[in-house]
Amino acid sequence: MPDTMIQTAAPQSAGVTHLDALIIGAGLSGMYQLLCLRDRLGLSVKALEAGQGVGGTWYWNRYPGARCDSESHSYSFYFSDELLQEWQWSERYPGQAEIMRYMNFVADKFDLKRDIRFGRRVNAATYDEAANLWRVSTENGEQYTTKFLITGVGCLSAANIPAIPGLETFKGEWYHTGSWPHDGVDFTGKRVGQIGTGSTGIQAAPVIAAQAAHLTVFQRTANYSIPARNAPLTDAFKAWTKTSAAEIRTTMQSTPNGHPFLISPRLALDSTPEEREALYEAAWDYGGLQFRATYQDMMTNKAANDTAAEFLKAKIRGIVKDPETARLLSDIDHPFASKRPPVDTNYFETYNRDNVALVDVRAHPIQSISETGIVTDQGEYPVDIIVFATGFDAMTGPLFKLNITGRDGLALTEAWSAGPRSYLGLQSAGFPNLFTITGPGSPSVLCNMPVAIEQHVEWITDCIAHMRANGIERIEADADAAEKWVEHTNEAANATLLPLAKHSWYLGANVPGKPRVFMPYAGGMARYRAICADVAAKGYEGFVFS
Ligand code: N01
Repeated sequence: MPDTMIQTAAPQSAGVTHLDALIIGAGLSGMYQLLCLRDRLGLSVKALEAGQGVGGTWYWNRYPGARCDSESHSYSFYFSDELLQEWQWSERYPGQAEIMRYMNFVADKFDLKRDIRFGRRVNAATYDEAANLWRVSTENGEQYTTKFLITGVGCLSAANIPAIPGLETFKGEWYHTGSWPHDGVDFTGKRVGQIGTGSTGIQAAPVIAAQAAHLTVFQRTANYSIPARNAPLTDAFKAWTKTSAAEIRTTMQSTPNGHPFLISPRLALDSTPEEREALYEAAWDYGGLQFRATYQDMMTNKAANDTAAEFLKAKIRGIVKDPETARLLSDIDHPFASKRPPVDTNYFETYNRDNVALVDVRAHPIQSISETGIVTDQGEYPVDIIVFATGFDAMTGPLFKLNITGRDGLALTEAWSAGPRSYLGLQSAGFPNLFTITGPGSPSVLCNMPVAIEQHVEWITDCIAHMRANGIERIEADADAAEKWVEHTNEAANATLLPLAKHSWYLGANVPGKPRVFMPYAGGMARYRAICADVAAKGYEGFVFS
């Protein structure tokens, strides 16, 4: 038996494993939650993970060019000073393989794998009110009962594969970037069609183009992108991350987006055009998500945002040599960063290669897939391999796939049929003792994820500790508190330019039929952290204990 399959003994009855807490997922969320509940609270706890290893999103997203857009020193757990001192990243942004090494390093250091059951995909979770237990089953027929059920399934783990007629007839190979083959895909000598130009497609295209005979990119919505300027870390920077860990943690916890840099207090329209140009040029040269921090009002004032948008569109036109391709790539219909802003390595430059073509599927939608290619009203584009960089059924998708049923037979899909209705993104009325790490209604994807995850895991751990200390058996979000939080989440989004991106997965707009509701909390991580702390300090205001 591989060590990943080792299980500790837990009381069994009629083939059912009984636990204090069950965690779904072994990415950053699941691993840290396991550590907190097992080692800090001493609960009997297991994590169930569909993959054969830890890593969550990074376990599945092995597409060419997969790399995090958070800088490596911030894409780390900060709960353990020892871990911070022991682990050393090698590049400014960590690549998928290095993140997997990090995840395994963490799992091994804290001896987590013995309590993770790999290759277990949860297919149902049902609340038994009489017993005050969750009954959870897996696809391979295992049964669990648990008092606390905690999802750590990520926000972007349910692949969105568009229902394009004819895909089943395609004679070549096709892949979704979010479930990439572990041994890679050889593009040598192949004609590749890539659908999608989000963060993933923008990272993948340059790497695929460098190997394939030909790459055709099918673009529906043109996108901004900032150069990552990835590079090996210098010894001086590595040393600084060690000596300044506490300071970096403080910065990340005090900013709206959880990144290790502050947003400038400057207002874009207070600068002269020359000053703005110089600042944007410096931010472009520096690279990465920090571009968004150039001005305080970039995400709240459309005129301010326009100045950044125009700068970035001009950059695209300056890089891409073919005028029609440059026009299509810079014909962007939404404010900068109202969709998650990609960072890239040579994305726009890739269109200057002889073996790369861009197809505008906004003007000429994909009609079908034939045996040999992708078809629009302009004809067939013959390809040997199709890469779906088409994103995810975000935030609610991974939770719905668990088939969660709460009190009185209420399915989560039904409770959230008009959009997610979660209190603080942590709990939903009708689903006692169920916590959703980085659930909809929390900052999650608008924040550097490890920062959001640590805050949620620690809050949940403290809450469960409080319940145990006070003999409380059940916690459930109050329906009114949840409604108010949904309203507040909408207000927070509407105070920004984020809802102006009509095709954004933040709004669920990329999945046909999905309710258009702005799902993450846009009020900022620091503010959200304070709200959650205040709720706990007031005796878990808005939650009902019994
Ligand atoms: O997915 P996306 P992603 N026909 O939804 C297009 C994180 N991430 O995997 O915009 C044609 O952003 C779709 O077009 P449109 C990050 O949070 C992080 O790229 O809907 N096209 C869009 O162009 C990110 O935001 C990192 O019109 C179709 C693309 O496919 C999130 O994951 C790296 C289509 C999907 O873009 C998701 O990014 C990668 C159709 N039927 C991802 N359906 C880093 O950390 C969809 N599209 C760097």
